[in-house]
Amino acid sequence: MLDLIIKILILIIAIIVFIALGLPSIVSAVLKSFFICIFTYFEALKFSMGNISVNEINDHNEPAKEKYFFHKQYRDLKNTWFSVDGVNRGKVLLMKKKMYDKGRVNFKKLKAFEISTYIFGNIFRVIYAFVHFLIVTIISIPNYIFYYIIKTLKGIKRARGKLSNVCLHCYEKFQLPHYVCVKCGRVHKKLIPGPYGILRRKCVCGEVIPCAFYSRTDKIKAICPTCSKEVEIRESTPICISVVGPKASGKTSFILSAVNLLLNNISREKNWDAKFLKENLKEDGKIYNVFINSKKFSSEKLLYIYDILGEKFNDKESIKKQKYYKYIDGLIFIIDPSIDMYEINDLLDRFIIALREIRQIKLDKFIPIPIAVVVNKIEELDNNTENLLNEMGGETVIRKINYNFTSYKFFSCNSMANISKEKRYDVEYESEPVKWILSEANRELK
Ligand SMILES: Nc1nc2c(ncn2[C@@H]2O[C@H](COP(=O)(O)OP(=O)(O)O)[C@@H](O)[C@H]2O)c(=O)[nH]1
Ligand SMILES: [Mg+2]
Ligand SMILES: [Zn+2]
Ligand SMILES: [Zn+2]
Repeated sequence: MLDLIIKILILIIAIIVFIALGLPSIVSAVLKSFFICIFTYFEALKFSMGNISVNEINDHNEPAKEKYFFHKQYRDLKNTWFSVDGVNRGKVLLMKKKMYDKGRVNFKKLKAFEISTYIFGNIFRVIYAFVHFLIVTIISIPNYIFYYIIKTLKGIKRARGKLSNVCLHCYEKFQLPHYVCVKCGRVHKKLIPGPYGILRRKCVCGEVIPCAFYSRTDKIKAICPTCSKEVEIRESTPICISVVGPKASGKTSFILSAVNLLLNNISREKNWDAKFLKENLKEDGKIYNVFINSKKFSSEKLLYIYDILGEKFNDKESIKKQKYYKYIDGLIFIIDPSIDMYEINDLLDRFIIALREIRQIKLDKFIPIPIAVVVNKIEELDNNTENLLNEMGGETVIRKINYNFTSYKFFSCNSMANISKEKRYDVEYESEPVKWILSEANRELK
């Protein structure tokens, strides 16, 4: 910096000396360059503003109109800064060309013009760029303040509630869906506050669409970022529970009475507001959705109960295809005492190996997913399920659970009772495992 100032000073002195020597052509060259340099910044500015660099297209490739006072104003400032130099050099070349065209080349005048254009050009460049910077910054400040307020408020809410979405088609979990403009079909991959607008943006087709999370609209539809199938987006925390067990062990019966108890007895006891949303039919099973809300919650919970066909646990590859195991919050392992213990052990082994592979958990580490082990089809309930299981020859099952999972609990159950004709809701066999797994899956569901 100091170096540059000294250089400039020396040049200025040199010019003064030249002028003092009274060389009229040099004086005129200096004056000319001065007046030219007053305007070159604006020429460069005009050039930059009309220009889109390749970089720009790659960084911001949403099909929407970019707002000027977000990023673009500073890109223009930067481009103008670098273009001024080129414009000034062009002026020198122009003068040279004119001299050659006329056949009268004055080297002294040309040199003086070149030097003073360099000096004045840079002086004006610094002054103008500074003013330019101030102007765009002052105009942009309210925008940025608004942007950060919105972003922070939404960010806190989303982070606290762990809000996200689960695709029921491909089982992928995602934060932000892609949105399709209904009018033109273009895909907006980041429909969030940013360079295209803070609360809304304008699609290249001209349709104004609100940013995600702000207001619902029928101008866009949400699609899964992975499989591009249409998805429903909710401002809730997904809680995913998978029910595991061989065919006919009572998984579906368990889930049906569990959901019943959750909607009635459990939500009454816990002061929750539980609503059945829907049952999603899949080719390999069903996914039950239940909303759970409470004034005490930071966000609404959306329960996903995966009831996958028992056959899907017959081999490791089928288990690994159930991609929700990547993020599952809780497991319910159903044991049917009428099934050979050997078979149950086998299934458990396969399941544990598959889980470890999906989640990449080393053998010396516990699997950090809570698991409720439910011994089903018990007519006379016993308080000590581990004893019961031991008597049935299930000690290796207990040991495996104990060796592999951080958090587990044993329950016994009779899932026929609640869905049989008598509808004995007074016997809440499923209540304990359901309450336990929910409390383990999410702190707020204690
Ligand atoms: N005795 C008895 N039978 C049950 C119980 N739970 C389920 N079942 C029966 O076991 C069979 C298989 O149940 P289901 O829920 O379809 O098992 P899934 O294949 O694991 O979903 C059905 O015939 C049920 O009626 C139970 O607690 N006790
Ligand atoms: Mg079933
Ligand atoms: Zn998907
Ligand atoms: Zn559009």
